[in-house]
Amino acid sequence: GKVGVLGCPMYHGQTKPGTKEGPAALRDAGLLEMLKDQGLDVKDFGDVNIPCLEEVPLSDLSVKNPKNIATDVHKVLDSGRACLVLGGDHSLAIGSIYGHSLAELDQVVVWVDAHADINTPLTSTSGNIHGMPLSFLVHELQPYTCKLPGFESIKPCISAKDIVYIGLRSVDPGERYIIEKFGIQSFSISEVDKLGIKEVVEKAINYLDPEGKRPIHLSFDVDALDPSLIPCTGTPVLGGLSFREGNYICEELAATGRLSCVDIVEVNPTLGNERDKEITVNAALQIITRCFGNRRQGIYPKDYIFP
Ligand code: DIR
Ligand code: MN
Ligand code: MN
Ligand code: MN
Repeated sequence: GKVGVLGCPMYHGQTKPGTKEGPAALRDAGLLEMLKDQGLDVKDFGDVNIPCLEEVPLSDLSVKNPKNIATDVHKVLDSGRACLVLGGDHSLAIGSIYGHSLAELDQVVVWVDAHADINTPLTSTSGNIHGMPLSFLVHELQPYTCKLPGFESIKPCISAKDIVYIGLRSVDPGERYIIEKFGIQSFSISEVDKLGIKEVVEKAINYLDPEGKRPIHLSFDVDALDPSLIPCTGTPVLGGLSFREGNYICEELAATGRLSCVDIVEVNPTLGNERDKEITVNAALQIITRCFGNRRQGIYPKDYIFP
């Protein structure tokens, strides 16, 4: 397999600037080497250029524009590689999913998160764009939302039926209304409790793509995992996915052979102490390796020579 790694130190989507340190923390802990060691052809595309919020007037929403991200994700995918986007906050998914749509037709989206991230600027009570990314992308929502200035280049590119949520446990009233109104398939943490992770993942894949033909975009917010596993994230919610459930989701999606873009978002290494940072980064790294074919049962590279 061929993977392109793209750092995306986006932090304008929420209030904690340390979120921009996520890509560096993952790279410094040896991410590229880990992926190479599992036999992948890995290329680092560097970081997306994210304008610095301090250098522009607060009123200029165009700095939050995800266009650079979309352009870079498109470029990585067009080079014939799967794209791994390291966040940064979840507002980067506006750009990565739109960029994915420029490179490949017919993508489906698996959104693993404690939060639904489908507030519109009108339903949001926080005003944080990391709680809104899906609202800019879903066709059916457009009559019910408004365009933000500076977001003109981003066009809705997915349908409500092409999204599945896994792990939800903090959903705002407006978001719950949207999920029901548009019939978005959601496996909240309660469904994980009820059905077990095996059935959830099976149902998710069969629902999105019964014929097994469509490219998959996995948008993995690390706060989907239990906060004991991911202490360094901006909006932790108790009672999350276990480490094994998180690994299982990624193993099974990788096994489809159609996982073409993965976002790993909301790692904020500046929260908590050194030990918290180590725990968070290690968990995130392992999740990433599972997305690209490293199975817990063990693997060997294609060119392995049995001595
Ligand atoms: C909340 C929290 N629903 C909001 N969202 C978060 O601000 O819209 N998303 N934390 O990751
Ligand atoms: Mn999120
Ligand atoms: Mn292209
Ligand atoms: Mn979240």
